[in-house]
Amino acid sequence: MYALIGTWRMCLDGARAGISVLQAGGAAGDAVERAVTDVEDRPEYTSVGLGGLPDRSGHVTLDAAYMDGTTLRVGGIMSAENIRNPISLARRLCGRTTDCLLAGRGAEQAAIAFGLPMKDMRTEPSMEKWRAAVSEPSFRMSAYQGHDTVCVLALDEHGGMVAGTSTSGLFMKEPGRVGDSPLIGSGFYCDARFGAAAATGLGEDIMRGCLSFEIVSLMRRGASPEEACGEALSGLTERKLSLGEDAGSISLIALNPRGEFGAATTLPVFPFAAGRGEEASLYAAEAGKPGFRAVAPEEVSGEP
Ligand code: SD4
Repeated sequence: MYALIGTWRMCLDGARAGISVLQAGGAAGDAVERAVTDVEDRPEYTSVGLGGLPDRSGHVTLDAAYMDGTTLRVGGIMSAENIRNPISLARRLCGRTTDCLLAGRGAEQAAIAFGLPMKDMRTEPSMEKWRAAVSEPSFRMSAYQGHDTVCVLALDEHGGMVAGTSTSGLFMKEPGRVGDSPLIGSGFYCDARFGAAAATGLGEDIMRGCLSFEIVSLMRRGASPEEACGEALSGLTERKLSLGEDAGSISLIALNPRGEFGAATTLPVFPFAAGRGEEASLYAAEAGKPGFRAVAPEEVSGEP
C-alpha cells in the first residue's frame, strides 16, 4: 500500500506529483520532496518558499524539516534565507548523526556546500504586502493570514514513511522567530512502525502540546489517524480554554502504516490533499466535527 497526505489546497498538485512517485514504486522520501518542492516553487503561495511573506525587517526566512520514519533521523533548517528549496536541504541534513538542524547562516552555507540552488525568495507582490503592513500601525499577525505551512506525509510500498514540512513562518514575525515547523515532535513526527503526523497553524501553540509526537504516540497505543488527531487537538484546546484562552489556530494531519489518513482542526474548514492507493483528492476537516469530507477545489477556493 502507498499513501500520501498534505496540508491545504495549495498542496493538491504537489500531492498528485508525489503520489505518481509512489505509484511507480518510488520511495516515500522522493514523494515528499517532490510534493513539497512543487509548493515551494510557486510564488503564488505566499507562505512557503519563493514569494513567502517577509518578517518585520523585510527578510523572507525559511523553516523546514524532513524525518525518516525508518531510522528516526531528522534534518531541518530554521530562520534561513535564499535557499530555493528548503525541503531539499532538510533532506540532505537528515541522516547526519550531528549537525542535522542548522539555523540561519549555517544553513545557507550548507546549502551552498551541497550545491543546492540559491535564490532571493522575495517577489514584488510579497514586498508590496510587506510595505503595506509596515505602514499600517494596527497590523496584527495571524497564523492563517495567507500564511500556512506545507506538511506532507508519505508511505511507500516498501513500508517507508517520511514527514516533511516547509514554511516562511508568520507574516511580519520578529526577526529570528522560529515556529513549530522545524521542531521535531511539534511540527512533525514520523515513526514507520506507528505512523506520521504534522501540524499547521500558530507554531507557538502547537509547540505547547508537542502535537505531532502526541498523535504518533496515540497511534502507537492503537488510535486511528483520525482519532489521534482529534484527541491530540482536544487535549490542547481544552487546556487552553481552561486557561481562559481561545482554541487558537491549529490544524493536524496523520497517516498510519496501513495508509489510513485523518485530520483535525480548530478552523471552520481545513482543506487537505490525500490519496491511498490512488490519485490524490481534496478533502476538508471541520472544527468540532469528526471525520472529513471530499470537496471540490472550487468549494475551498478562498482557502490557501
Ligand atoms: C509557524 N506553523 O511558523 C507555522 C505557520 C503556519 O498556518 O503553519 N501557519 O508557526
